[in-house]
Amino acid sequence: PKAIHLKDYAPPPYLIDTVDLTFDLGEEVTRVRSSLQLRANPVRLPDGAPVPLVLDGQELKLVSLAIDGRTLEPAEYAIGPESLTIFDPPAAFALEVETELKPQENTSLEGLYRTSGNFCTQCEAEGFRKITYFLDRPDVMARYRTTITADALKYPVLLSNGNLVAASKMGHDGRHTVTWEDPFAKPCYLFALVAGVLVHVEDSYVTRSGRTVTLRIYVEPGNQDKCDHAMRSLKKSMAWDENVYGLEYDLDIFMIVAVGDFNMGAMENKGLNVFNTKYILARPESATDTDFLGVEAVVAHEYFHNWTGNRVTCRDWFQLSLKEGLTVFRDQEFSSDLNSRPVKRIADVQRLRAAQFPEDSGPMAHPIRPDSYIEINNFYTTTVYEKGAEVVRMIHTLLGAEGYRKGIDLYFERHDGQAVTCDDFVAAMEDATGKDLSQFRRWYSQAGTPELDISGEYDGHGRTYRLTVRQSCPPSPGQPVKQPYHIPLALGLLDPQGADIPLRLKTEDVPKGTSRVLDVTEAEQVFEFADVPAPPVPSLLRGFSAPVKLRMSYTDDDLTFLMANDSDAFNRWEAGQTLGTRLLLGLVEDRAAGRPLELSRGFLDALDKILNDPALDHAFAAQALTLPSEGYLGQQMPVIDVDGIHEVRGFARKAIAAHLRDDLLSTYRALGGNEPFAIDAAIGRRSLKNLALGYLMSLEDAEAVELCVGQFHNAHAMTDVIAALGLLNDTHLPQRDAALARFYETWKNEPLVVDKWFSIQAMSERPETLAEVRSLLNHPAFEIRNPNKVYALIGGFAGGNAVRFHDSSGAGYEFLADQVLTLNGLNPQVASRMVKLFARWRKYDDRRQAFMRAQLERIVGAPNLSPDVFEIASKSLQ
Ligand code: DPP
Ligand code: ZN
Repeated sequence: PKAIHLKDYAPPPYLIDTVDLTFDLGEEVTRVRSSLQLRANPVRLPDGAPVPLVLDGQELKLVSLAIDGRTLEPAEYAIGPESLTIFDPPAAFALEVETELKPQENTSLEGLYRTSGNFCTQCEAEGFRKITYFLDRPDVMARYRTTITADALKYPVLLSNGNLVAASKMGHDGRHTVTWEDPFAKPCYLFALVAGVLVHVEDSYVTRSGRTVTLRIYVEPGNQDKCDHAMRSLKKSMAWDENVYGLEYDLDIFMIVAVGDFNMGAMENKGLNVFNTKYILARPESATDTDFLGVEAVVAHEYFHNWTGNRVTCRDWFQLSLKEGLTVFRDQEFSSDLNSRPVKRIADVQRLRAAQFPEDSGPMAHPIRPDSYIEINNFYTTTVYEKGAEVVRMIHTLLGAEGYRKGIDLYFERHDGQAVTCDDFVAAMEDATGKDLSQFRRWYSQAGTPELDISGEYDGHGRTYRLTVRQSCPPSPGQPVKQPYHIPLALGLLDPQGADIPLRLKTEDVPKGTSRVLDVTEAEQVFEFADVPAPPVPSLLRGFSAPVKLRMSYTDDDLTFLMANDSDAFNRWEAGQTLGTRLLLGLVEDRAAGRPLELSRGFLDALDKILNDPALDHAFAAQALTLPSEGYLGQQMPVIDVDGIHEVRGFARKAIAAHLRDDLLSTYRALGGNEPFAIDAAIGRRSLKNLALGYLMSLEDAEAVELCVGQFHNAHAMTDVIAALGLLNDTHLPQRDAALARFYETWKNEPLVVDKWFSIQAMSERPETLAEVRSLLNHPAFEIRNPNKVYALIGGFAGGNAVRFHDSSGAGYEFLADQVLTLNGLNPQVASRMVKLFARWRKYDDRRQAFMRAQLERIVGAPNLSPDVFEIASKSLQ
């Protein structure tokens, strides 16, 4: 497999103006007739001088080929494994291509495939070439007309992009036909087709300018009653985009189809989004609060793509973050506006740290705009998405809400209907505001997580406070040396009473607020504040104003002070995490040195205060009372001590539970009732209640077990049921197996709930977990062709159970490699996501390194390796 480079980009030699597709869907063979209107691209071929036309195509059988109605002779074209070349086309012409494919045999879930007896497509990034020969690249935008013919009983519902323009009744042959037309030019990755037995729920939305849009969510029969939340989320998204971005929906109908077999979360095809059922179906008794929030966020995300992605799309796949980073930022802000902003910010930063920071310091590190790739599907990463969103957020911070909005308005004014670059986006932001973002652009081209080293110095005589800020960024593959970044550093200074001090830099005449953003642009920079009455405690990187690692020599007392007093809620949480991390890493050292473990009294008291602060939001309190994760602790160690971290964190949880037992019990009892379900502050009550139950269960005393078992049996909301089951699952209590069995019996007909059942067991800390996971592979409900099942069981074990996956026997590694090799032949995208779980192998001790390396080498040496798996495995070994 060969790498493709951004520097080699050239515009397409030909353009396609219109696409007329006819699908004849069959059980054995599906026929696709494609009529394209092509012309030489004036940018590439100014004289119209014809060059060969090379169309992309994979796993297709060519049936016929004609130009302007004339069938081509065999000498006029050539078919390769991934292309169709027409040697000497005219400067403008109609091309007719007929191909055959077998969607029922397509297990990659890319292109046209079957799911539960229905037809469905997934074209991003390069799936359209598995449907027909085409210029499968996003800078070729065309208008589509799609006709679908199929058996009327098996496939009563036939959908494609745009508006329905024709529909026939069933003919003598039992088949029917519909035609859809999409008035907006689009790249082929936004094409979609769905056919099958589906039911829908319908609603409507009146746009700000008074147009009525029909909204439909299509699901398999029996699931109609699980769509309310998705529909409400869709309408909220439409209103939010009008209010915050001034953007309206542009077709008469917006459709969502939910399917059970889907590689990703969802796909923003124009007017016809296709979703993984996980992000549509939700009812309180079968979906958790996290699921509800996930549905809301993903429905919004895909809807928002209609402008950021579809109306303005990417010139090439290196620009993926242009649409994904921006759209993630938009969905994050949407969720923040609907729910609690600090709680959402904390959750997003936790996610960034748990997944993106490791990626950014490992063998797959890449800039949010990568320079090269072997398989683009491997670059739908947390770097492109979540770090990309942080980069847009920093632009928002640097320009302010108003400036940002001016920039966005200019971006759409300039580029509506175009395929553009990240640079075009930044240029619009600059041109609309006059802000120079030239240095800021390094965030797009440099990989790695920058580090900020900050120290403070108080001068009592001059009443000044000097902050010295140093930045650096570790090397990453292909980038040994980094240039300084432009970093927005939001901060405040707290006086000894905990109040914010007005902030005046020495170079300024008057203070500018009590929380402000400094522009850090140099490797080392000093900021001097005047009129500081007493030694302050700085609150740095408020709201996590940049995706960096911060080092500041706080004392433990400084951190408890910030935990109690910082006016920035994010930093109050952060101070607790920093302190917790420091203490737990100290305990890991103590354990390694054979010293007795003891948790600091000051930390316990600080947690006590949080638990008993009636003014605190429940969801925030739950986050603040949660210890840093095992994964995050591991990242702070040069060599990850898997067992040490697991044991020490367990010890700390017990120590906290023992110390706070009475308060945890009373918190649990106060919040513990079965209240009516709602997606509002009740989420926070449930999370604090279940946090309390978790601590109590770490003691495993009779009272805790009784509460937990009681909750499992009596709770109405899945959030509460699953919380109790998850706690029992880590024990060897007799109630554990009974609860798991009962849960399965209750929910065996709900695939999404069965996924939870698989993943809970895969994440059990019990030593026998790997053996159980192996036997679950043979459970009748497990299906390796279904991505959700793989993510739940295999991903749950290898990605969510560090202590068992990294068992020093190496058995977990062999298990994962076996699964990767099986998946490689079925679904390369899913296989590649699983092989990524080996990428951080160099962070472990020699013994584990040797085991993981051996498995990676085994994978790289396997026959018929997909480019997807090859790229990850081979880059991991480099
Ligand atoms: N469907 C994926 C997303 O929305 C890829 N575009 O992020
Ligand atoms: Zn997206």
